[in-house]
Amino acid sequence: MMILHHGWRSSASRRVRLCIEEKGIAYEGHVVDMAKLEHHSPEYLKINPNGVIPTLIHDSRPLHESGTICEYLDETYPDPPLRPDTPYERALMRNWIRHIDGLIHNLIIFNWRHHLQKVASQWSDEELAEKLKNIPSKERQECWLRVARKPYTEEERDGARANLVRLLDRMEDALKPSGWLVGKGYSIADIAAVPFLKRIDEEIAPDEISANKHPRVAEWWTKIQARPAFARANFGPFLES
Ligand SMILES: N[C@@H](CCC(=O)N[C@@H](CS)C(=O)NCC(=O)O)C(=O)O
Repeated sequence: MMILHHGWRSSASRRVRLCIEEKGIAYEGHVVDMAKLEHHSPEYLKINPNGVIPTLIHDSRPLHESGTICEYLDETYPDPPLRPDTPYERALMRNWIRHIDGLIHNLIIFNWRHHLQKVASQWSDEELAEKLKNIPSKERQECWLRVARKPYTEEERDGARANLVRLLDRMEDALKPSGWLVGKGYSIADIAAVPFLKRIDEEIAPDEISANKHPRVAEWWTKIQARPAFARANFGPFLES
């Protein structure tokens, strides 16, 4: 039995759902409510010491990190393959995942102001201090402090938007040979980018995913959204209350 602890709006969870749905794996989903900080509870920290979602439980063993989980799933359920054939291309795929992972803060700046900020801004100073104690990383403590007390500014959002547009520039280049980020087909490198593209398209910089700004990215995005697994992964509108 496979269990996925995830969130519907979480980008990292969306990656894993995309991978699972490509492979048609049956799983039980456990939704973790980030607004209630369920991912910082002692029980959850036992399965994910970083206190983030998603976490996969397979054969009673937990696994965290969405990129790692996708690779694990691809090794365990090789059909259809989601990694390129050669060691070099697989290394390039991992570098893409790592690069996109490094951009997560830029997405947080946009994402957390919608749902989490509403909740976090209502906590008293005592409640906030108590909650911050349970967050394993200093970086994420800072993110929660920011949404609770000092929301990201327009200027910070502009900076984050520019960084995400640079991701599109880089993708535009990489897509030239085959229309996919690495190798000849859809891979976990593409999957890693999909949740970012969804948010860029939905709110952050929709004009950038267009034939005149980033034509190959626009084409890639159309192909991705036409995949049956994309519909099954159930991204839903992020901004819906
Ligand atoms: N590198 C991790 C990132 C996971 C991550 O940042 N998850 C977010 C949701 S997309 C989260 O749990 N945020 C809550 C928090 O930081 O408190 C992965 O890919 O699994």
